[in-house]
Amino acid sequence: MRVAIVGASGAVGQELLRILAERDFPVDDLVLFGSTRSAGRLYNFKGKDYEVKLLQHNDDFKGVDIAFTSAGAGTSKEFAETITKYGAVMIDNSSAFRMDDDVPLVVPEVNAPDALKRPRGIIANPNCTTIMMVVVLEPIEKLSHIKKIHIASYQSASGAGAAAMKELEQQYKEMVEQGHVTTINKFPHQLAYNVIPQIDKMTPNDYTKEEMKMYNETRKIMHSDVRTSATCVRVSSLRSHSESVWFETEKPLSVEEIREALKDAPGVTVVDDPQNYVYPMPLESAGKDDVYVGRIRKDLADDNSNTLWLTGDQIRKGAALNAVQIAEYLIKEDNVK
Ligand code: 11C
Repeated sequence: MRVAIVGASGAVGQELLRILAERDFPVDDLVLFGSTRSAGRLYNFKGKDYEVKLLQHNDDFKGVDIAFTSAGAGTSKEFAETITKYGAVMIDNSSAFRMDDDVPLVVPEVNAPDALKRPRGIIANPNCTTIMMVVVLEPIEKLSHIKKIHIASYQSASGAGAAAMKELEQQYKEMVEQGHVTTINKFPHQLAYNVIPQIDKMTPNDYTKEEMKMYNETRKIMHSDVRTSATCVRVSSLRSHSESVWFETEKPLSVEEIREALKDAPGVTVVDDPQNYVYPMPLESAGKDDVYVGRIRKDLADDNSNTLWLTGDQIRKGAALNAVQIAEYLIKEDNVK
């Protein structure tokens, strides 16, 4: 396979390099692309250095089989035609095409076959918070249809990229050294010692874009009429998002039934022994592949609802790993071209 990574210097681009190597993805040739800022940088992949090329409208994608793109929605929109012109499959991490009818939105554990129908040669990778939630809810949907979801997210700095992670570390340093924060660029407020109840811009219905992604993308991925009401919050963990999820099913489900369904679910690990202070936490799920689930319990306010807590590495399963799993599925189905 000739593989391209667009946005190779970003947090997701760097994780893609690590995951492709770790999983021994069949890379015969690798081409890295970036902006003027990162063009010329060298990155090592399996012992060989690769130079980042400037992303331009030319024939650089001729011969590329799979292009992983993670350079923001604007870049994806501008370059989609250039990238797919010669038949490369574009697996796009941005929000640019997710809700387009002719672009599949795929989480392999939930709707892998959707990836096979892609009239524009583009497959969209969903929003990280949504990916992790649907991986956990799909096995429960199989027990009984999920009608409603309420969710509160606790999203780490990593969701805003590598520079945002550095900014959080810098803010903690400034607090220790000078008692106040002077570096605030990537977040609308100081994040160190704080939580910010807004991720992305507001929309006219008083929900944020991130919250509306959870509503819309969940329906598309799960092929469901489920209604998701989210409050997405930035917290000062560095890496790995957490979510508190309440879900109402058509028939009442016991905690035991849910635990049993999740025990064998792909991509899910149950960590649930709160009597002994054991539950998923972002410090432990950071750098791991699975979504971790715990605190599974009946909702006290509604007999048909249950609630659970999950954490997952947003750069891995929430972005790079999910994209690589889509590519692995296409290879398994002999469906790359
Ligand atoms: C965050 N979830 O934590 C966002 C980042 O739609 O791909 C990913 C945004 C997206 O800030």
